Amino acid sequence: MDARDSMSNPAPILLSRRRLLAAGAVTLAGGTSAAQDAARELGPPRSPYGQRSPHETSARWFAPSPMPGSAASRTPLQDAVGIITPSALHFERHHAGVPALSPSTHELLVHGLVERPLVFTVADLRRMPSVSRIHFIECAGNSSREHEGRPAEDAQRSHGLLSCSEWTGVPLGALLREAGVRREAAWVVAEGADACRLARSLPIDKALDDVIVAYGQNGEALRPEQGYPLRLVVPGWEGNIHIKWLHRLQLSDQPAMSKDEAASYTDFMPDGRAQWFTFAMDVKSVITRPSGGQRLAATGFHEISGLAWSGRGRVTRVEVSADRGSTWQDATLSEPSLPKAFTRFTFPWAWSGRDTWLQSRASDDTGDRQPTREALVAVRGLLAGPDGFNHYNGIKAWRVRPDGTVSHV
Ligand SMILES: Nc1nc2c(c(=O)[nH]1)N[C@H]1C(S)=C(S)[C@@H](COP(=O)(O)O)O[C@H]1N2
Ligand SMILES: [Mo]
Repeated sequence: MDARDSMSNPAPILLSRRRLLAAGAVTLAGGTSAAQDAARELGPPRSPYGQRSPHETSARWFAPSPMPGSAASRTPLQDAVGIITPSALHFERHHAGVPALSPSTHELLVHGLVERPLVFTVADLRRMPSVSRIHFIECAGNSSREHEGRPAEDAQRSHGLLSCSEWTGVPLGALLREAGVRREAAWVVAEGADACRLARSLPIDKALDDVIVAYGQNGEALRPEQGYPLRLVVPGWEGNIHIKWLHRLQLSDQPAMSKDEAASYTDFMPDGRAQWFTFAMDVKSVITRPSGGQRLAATGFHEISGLAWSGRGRVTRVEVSADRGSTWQDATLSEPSLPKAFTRFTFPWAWSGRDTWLQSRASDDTGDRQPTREALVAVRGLLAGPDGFNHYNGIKAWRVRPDGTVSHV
């Protein structure tokens, strides 16, 4: 082989002698395998709304819920490729079930400290200048079991209250300016049309910055579970404030102190006091492949792949360790790497067959770096609020055993 050959034909990564022989046999026999015969029969020519292949079974996971209407389901992050979560697999968190709302009767009221109270229909909003942006949504309580020291067995159960979609809608600032923001207005109280009328207050600066009143998700209308026909998307902030089934925005000089901001979704500190209004989700990452519940079929090359995100800005760096944290190396960040969105990272790894740990740690453009669990507990303590611990962003480790099985540490 001369130098030119080796340049145009880099060393094969996975090709084994067995694969090579099998491929040769098919060619010689004229391609008569059963799989190839099946592909020669005429299939259905078209369908009005596409379904995935019956061979694909990746699904949201949920435990039975004792409370009617209040439940969560988790995204199968271990199966994800790229940075967009299919709408059908977006995690769900409902406090009072999914209301059945019609876009022809649903309305959004803007009132309180405004010059002109206004009512928008969904059709009104669709006439206005629109934006489409890719953003993650993460429940504040995501991976709280890691904080407790009882890590879940796979990425879905440990980190699956987390998804990333392209959202389309009208900037909230544009709606507020239509109504005319009065000088005393400091907060916007957003309320959903579900049975519990879930409400959260957001500071006016954020409301006028990058918040979207969304009607679109991944190229079509929002799914009912995601707030059809209207939801708030509050880039980078905890999931709870992304009010679904949005029907009311009230401008006020003070926050509403609703249940979900005065009691739930607060951060308990070691002295027993709770912090209110801790909105942003901190920089975080998780290796999704290989991850808990998966199995490495062979030693040799495996691409390590995972997701990193920060509610404060852009992910600038992800480091990976494949030796129980002794050494860390930079992963490659896939394009696009957008602010307050998933960033996919990859790292080429050759597994020797040894028992080891795989870990990732992300940094963002504010200079924050994902802490170890020990460092986080040293600051935040082990006390959890009535609904668990919020805003946990510690480094996640997966253990690879000599038989190839991957589990939590
Ligand atoms: N109206 C309303 N909005 C809501 C909720 C809700 O129960 N009702 N749940 C909140 C919580 S706690 C989270 S984490 C996110 C989840 O959004 P998703 O179900 O689209 O993933 O929606 C938030 N918005
Ligand atoms: Mo949540």
